Amino acid sequence: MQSWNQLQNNDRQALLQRPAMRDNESLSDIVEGIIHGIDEGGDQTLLQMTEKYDGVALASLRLDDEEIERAISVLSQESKSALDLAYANIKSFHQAQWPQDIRVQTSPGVICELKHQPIASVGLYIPGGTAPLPSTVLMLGVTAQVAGCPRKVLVSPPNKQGSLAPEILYAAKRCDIDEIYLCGGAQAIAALALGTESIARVDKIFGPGNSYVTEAKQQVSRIPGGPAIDMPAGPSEVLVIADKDANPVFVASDLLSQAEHGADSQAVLVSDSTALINAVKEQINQQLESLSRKDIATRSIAHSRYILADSINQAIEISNAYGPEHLILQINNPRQWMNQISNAGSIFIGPWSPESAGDYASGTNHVLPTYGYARNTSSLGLMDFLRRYTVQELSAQGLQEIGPAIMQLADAEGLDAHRQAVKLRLDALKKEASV
Ligand code: HSO
Ligand code: ZN
Repeated sequence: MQSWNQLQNNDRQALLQRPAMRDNESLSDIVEGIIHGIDEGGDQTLLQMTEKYDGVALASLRLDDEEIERAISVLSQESKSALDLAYANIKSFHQAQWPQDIRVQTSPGVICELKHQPIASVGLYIPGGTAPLPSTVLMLGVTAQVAGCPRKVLVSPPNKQGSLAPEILYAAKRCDIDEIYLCGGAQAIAALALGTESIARVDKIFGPGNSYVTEAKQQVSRIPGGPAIDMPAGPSEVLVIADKDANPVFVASDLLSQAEHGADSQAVLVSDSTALINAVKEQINQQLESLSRKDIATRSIAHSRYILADSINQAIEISNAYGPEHLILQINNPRQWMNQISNAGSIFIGPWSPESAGDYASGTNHVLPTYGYARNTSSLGLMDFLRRYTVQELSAQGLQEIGPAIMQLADAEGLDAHRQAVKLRLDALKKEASV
């Protein structure tokens, strides 16, 4: 436990530092090589890499409908119902996010409009690894579906049987995902960005992944004319603010649900009560014992932070400085503190709102800014699957109204052709009026 008031400024900063991401130079070289490989070799290279990294030789990258139906048929009714409930809640929360189109007359005869349109083709990356994540399929897939994106492509590394978890396929089906390809890692991101013989390129790539995937997303987004990406993603993290009345059992369970994601996940507890911090630590040790992912969670908990603040006010300042992906408030009258909070990806209020609720089924999106990006990046939502564009229409009167100002501004910038485009029209109008 560290007492905030007893720390110097640089120690405070160090305490809130995320574990460094991997050695970036070698990572970026490796990923550059992979992207180049896919650019040159297309499907064949993609299949070779899948054999090398995922250990399965595929006949085809695309999962066909028959295989999808066969895999889904083994899924229990309980699993389907749980996915259905999550689907419905995520859908209703995201449907409510449709932005208003705008039509404004800014000057007499000058009409400006703001409109929204779904992005034409989106690529959804679903990580494989130690835990397949059907919940992430819903978070991305439902949102793309609600936005009305005409083409939705899912890529995910195949399991040893050359398929995907039935839960993933069921979720994909519910979201009307049109194409599913069995590939993962940086090579899958390269395929989505550049296109191969069997995968047509997409306009935007979404989804979490390991450091290779994240680096690949960043690199392809810099290709001229390349795809956009959702957000930079780092290891998952949670910060809990708890007071003396918080239930240490609940607090510990939330810290551990973050910790079990990966050894690099971060769990931070900030409290104004030493007794609460000690009780939570004890609970963590107890609950750890029975977790199936005890090893991963233990490694993550080893770099968890326990910070003693002198007040809830200070606890919130600490959270604002950290900018957590998830912020959990286990304090009295939590709503009363809400307008002091900034820089949190998603906020969970009160004892009955575990992070798991938002991870799976309450309806909010679990794709959230990590690594302190909550300062300037929003949690994933419907807007991320839409493009915003503008329309304008000026009547003759409208151009007469604002034309002189435009000409003046064009003069100031020394851009004669711009001035001319207005002048010629205004002259034409004058001539028309005089006949
Ligand atoms: N907590 C993760 C999301 C997740 N949790 C998926 C369970 N499954 C990142 O927000
Ligand atoms: Zn989670």
